[in-house]
Amino acid sequence: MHVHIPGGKASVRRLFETSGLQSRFLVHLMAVLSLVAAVAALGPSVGAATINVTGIGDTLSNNGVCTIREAIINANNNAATWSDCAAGLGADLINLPAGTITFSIPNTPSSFSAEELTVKGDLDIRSSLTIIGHPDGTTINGAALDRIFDINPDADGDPSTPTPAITVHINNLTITNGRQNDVGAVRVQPNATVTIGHCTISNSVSWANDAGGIGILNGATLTMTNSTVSGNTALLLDGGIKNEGNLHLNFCTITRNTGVHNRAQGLGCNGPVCNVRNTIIAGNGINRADTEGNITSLGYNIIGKLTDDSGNLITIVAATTGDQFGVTSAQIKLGVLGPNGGPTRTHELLPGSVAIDKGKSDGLATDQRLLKRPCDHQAIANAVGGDGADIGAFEVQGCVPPDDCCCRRVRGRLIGTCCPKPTPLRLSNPR
Ligand SMILES: [Ca+2]
Ligand SMILES: [Ca+2]
Ligand SMILES: [Ca+2]
Ligand SMILES: [Ca+2]
Repeated sequence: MHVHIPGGKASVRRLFETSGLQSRFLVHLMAVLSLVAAVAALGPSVGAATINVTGIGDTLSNNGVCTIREAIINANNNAATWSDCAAGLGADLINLPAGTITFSIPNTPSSFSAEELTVKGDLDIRSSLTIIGHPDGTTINGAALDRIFDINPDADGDPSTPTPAITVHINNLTITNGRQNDVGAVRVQPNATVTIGHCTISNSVSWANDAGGIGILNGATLTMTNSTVSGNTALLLDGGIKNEGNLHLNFCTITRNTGVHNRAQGLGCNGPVCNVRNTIIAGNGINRADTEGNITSLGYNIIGKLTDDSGNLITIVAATTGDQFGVTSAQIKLGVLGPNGGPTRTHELLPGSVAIDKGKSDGLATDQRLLKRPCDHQAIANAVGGDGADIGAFEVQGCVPPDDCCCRRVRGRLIGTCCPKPTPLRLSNPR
């Protein structure tokens, strides 16, 4: 993407070197441009459609408005089943409008996910697609009518026929207030490969079983980056995430989730792969187990409590570079889930948090809010081998010279908020 700014490089520099409102606007502009670029990179495949959802209602009606439910049905069917929405072949791109989409079509019976065609209750994703929330924020509120997304390539439900493999990307979304007997918000079923980025999954309930927020079944794969899983509840295990398949977490914050049973409140891993890096799993339940099962740490993680209420070790994890285990909520200092900038709510890292500057960005350029990562505070020691990235979904910004979390030069242009230049030391004239 090429953006032309009249006046050339000098003008750009002047613009970016101004402080206050203009700088904040430009940081926002850069965030939006990077989101647009990310969307372009995730664009539809050949023959696929870009389906623009034009309303926040939850309806199935040929009324001139394309709803998310109609868009997903068209994507699943590779056909314009609902004429208000575009349709294509293959991996379609669904763009959502700003605002809150609240479910209003319950399942029948209401307590079970009996309907698998996206006509009622949860949104059943049965083919490869990408869903992108609006830069100004899009929320999908399940209204406790069902879980939110059920990603299941087994279209005919017949175990004797082969299940195709599908790939699904979900970005820049708040997914909240789902409710189901098992897996409250997002279920990833076998042969589905899913990425979730810059999302918050919150306040969802598994009322009869496990996985209040996200459930990954054996044979399914989820890679989640720069995302928050908060305030979800399961009757039994794993209030935040239950993994029986392949899970990869990087720069996620999993907190404030609860389970009733004396097992993990945050993350339970009993699948073949559970790779965790740069991630906070802490503050789940009140002084209860944050994790259980077999976790592979790839470094720079913060995990609260590895043991159950009786002190039994229920998590098998070997500490590697930069790991901090047994960390208390008082040390992590997470703010409440709130509007801290960007399209989704996040848990701010409060001053003094042991997560600040203790991660490694691995080339990732933004946090969940699309703000700069890493933001290396010179006064705070980095982790061994780290680069000043913060652990979890949130990167503390700042602009106190000589921190490098201010503006930077990219291809000759300065982007970000520039600090005032530190005053050079004046050496007195030698005598
Ligand atoms: Ca419609
Ligand atoms: Ca459904
Ligand atoms: Ca940092
Ligand atoms: Ca530092």
